[in-house]
Formats: sequence, C-alpha cells, structure tokens
Amino acid sequence: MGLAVLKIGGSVITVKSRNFRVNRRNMDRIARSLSRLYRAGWKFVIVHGGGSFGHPVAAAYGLSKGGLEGRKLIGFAETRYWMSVLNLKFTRRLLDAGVPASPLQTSAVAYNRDGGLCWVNSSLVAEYVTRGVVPVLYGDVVLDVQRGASILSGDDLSAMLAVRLNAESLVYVMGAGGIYDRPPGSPGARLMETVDPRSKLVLGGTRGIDVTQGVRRKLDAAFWAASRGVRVAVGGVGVVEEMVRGEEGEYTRVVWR
Ligand code: IP8
Repeated sequence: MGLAVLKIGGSVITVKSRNFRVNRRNMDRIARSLSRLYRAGWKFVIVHGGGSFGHPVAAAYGLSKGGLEGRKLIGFAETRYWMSVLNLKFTRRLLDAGVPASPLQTSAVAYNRDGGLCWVNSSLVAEYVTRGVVPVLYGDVVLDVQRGASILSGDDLSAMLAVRLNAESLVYVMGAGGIYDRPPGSPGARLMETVDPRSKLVLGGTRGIDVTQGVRRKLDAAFWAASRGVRVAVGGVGVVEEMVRGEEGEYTRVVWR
C-alpha cells in the first residue's frame, strides 16, 4: 500500500459563512474514511486549508499580498494562532477515529519567496510517515525571504509534498465535489470525469481554463503533480476512499497530456 497526500479544503471542514466555526460532520466523515484506509495499510500526509479560520483573518490584516510591517505583524500572529486552533480541532477528530494524527506547523517547516513556496523540510515530513505517524499540516502564513511574510496555500504545499515524497495519490477534497465544465450549480453544469491542461472549462463566457482563483490555483498545482507521475483526483467528502485507491467514483481525475 502506498502513500497518499490529501488536501482537505477549508470550505469542507469549516463553515465558510461563520468565522471560526468548524464543520464537525465533515471532519468526522473524513476521519472515518482515513481510519479505514489507514487500517488497510495506507500511509498519509494531510494538509488542510484555512476556511473561515485563516482567510478572514489574513484578509482583515491585508496579508493576501504578504508583508510584515505595521499592523501586519499582529495579523501574522493572529492568522498563525487561528490556523493552529483549526489544526488542533481537526487533529482531535482524526485521533478520535483512531488515526495517529500529529499536528505539524507549516510555518515551522517551510518558507516562501515572493509569495510562492521556496523551501519545505520534506525529509522531516517523510520521517514521520515512515514511522507510521500521520502529519497534519495546513495552508499557513509563513516567512517570506522577500516580502517578510506571505500566504502559503495548502494546494501548493500538498502538491510539492506529493512529488517530493513520491506519493502514489494526491487527493483534493473540496466542497463542490470535483471540477465542473462551468460554475457548479449553474444550468447544465457537468462534473468532468477527467480534466487536463487543454480541457475547455467555461466561466463567465470565456473559453479555456478560466476558473476562480482558488480552483485555478488548485488545478495548476494538480497538473504539476500529475506531470510528475502522481495520480491526482479532485472530489467531495463522500468519495475520499475511492479517490485514494484510484477506484471508479463521482469525482474528477486530473491528468497530464
Ligand atoms: O486555504 C490558506 O490556505 P488554503 C491559509 O489552502 C491561510 O489556500 C492562512 C489563509
């Protein structure tokens, strides 16, 4: 059995419309799926997003473009605090399901350059995995060698770890349940079975891959990992096990061709 890196979207494990409110039901569903997979022999690295813990705080202090001057210093510390709170709450649910999950503070093992991931201590993460521990990292505000500090997205971090650790599977769990050919919920929107860099995804009348910043970033990271031989899937909470195993299911496979 191989290694799977899972990026659990912040919109899945938190209530987006209520700051600092977790979605406990989704946390528990994911925890039960991971527990079954772990008992079947899978190893994991988990990375979760910021949801209504990280994003509103980072936005309130103007951290989206980075910086560490003036009130951004408090914003850095507040964002770090709230991400740690979310990380502990999710880790608790995983532990209660029998998964040996252990928080790993992203900003202590990674830093950025000009807003993008520059370095991550992937060999340390690998050591935890080898010993059977399930490290739980997250999108975080991290030090940045040019900007002082900036946001490191969990989407980028998970793709990098999947490639560096030679993962068999990289799974993005998101609220929408996969990638749609047009905005999910709009008339005629169809879940894509597979998506590749040339797929025609329509948003607001434009052609080509033109999705929201969040999904675009996820896809860029996903294509990059797929181009390096990782099996990549994007889907909802109900198909986590199928995605990790690479079985049939209602989700989107991300391929490189
Ligand atoms: O939700 C962002 O991580 P993401 C984390 O994976 C913060 O993009 C601090 C907003």
